[in-house]
Amino acid sequence: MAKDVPYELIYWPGPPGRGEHIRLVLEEAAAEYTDTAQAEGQGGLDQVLAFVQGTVPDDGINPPTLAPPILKHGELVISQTPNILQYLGSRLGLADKDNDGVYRVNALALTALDGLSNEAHDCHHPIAPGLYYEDQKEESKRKATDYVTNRLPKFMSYFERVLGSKSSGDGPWLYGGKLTYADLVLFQCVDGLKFMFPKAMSKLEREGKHAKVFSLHHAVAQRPQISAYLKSARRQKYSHGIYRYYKELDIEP
Ligand SMILES: N[C@@H](CCC(=O)N[C@@H](CS)C(=O)NCC(=O)O)C(=O)O
Repeated sequence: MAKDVPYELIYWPGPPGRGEHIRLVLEEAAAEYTDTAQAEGQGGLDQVLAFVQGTVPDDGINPPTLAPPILKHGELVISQTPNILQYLGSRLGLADKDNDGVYRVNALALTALDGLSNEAHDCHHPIAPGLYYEDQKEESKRKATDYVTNRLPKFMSYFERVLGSKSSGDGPWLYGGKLTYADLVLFQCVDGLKFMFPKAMSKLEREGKHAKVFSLHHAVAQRPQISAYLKSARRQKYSHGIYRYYKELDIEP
């Protein structure tokens, strides 16, 4: 199904957030896209708010969306990060072509998002996403301590195991010897975690038990399209999104 129109990413201006997973796929594929995050002060935020607050007119086809990232492509409007990734991955050559492979790749992306993005986010918002971090600092410390001690190594070890399995194939990639969107998701998770928990991540890197995961991070960063993107102004700085730096949460396990 050819749609000769640019992709439209609707995401909050400011932090890279979950929108970054979508951007990395679009950038790797050199796809034409617009991004509300790049239109701060030019209506970008208003566009996001229109979707979130439900003031976008009902087009009779697409259900309303709850939260960004949201992707518009022609008449299609979809939300949920892994759902968007699967759509883009298939269209842009970053998913597996085989029917069963589609679900294998998606399972890898979902697992990375569960353990290395959603759980990381909960380290600074363990009680409620609507409360300020300052109102849940004590619980954050407990959550982050458990995260860097137990959950982070568990998920890193899982991906090390995937990368060492026969299904990963040749090269640094997670599945089938070929770059997929799951690799880009894992890259972004590792990158964000290095920013958020530098002590824990340096320790994991020094120990050498997750060398394949760190090599994948390096290999993605070296890809020509990604490398150019990371140096560009389009790559936003980590700030108040999923991956945040709080000195008191930078725990060495
Ligand atoms: N499961 C959704 C979560 C979406 C989400 O939580 N989006 C955040 C920004 S990264 C948001 O704006 N949430 C508003 C809310 O949950 O009320 C996904 O993976 O896309």
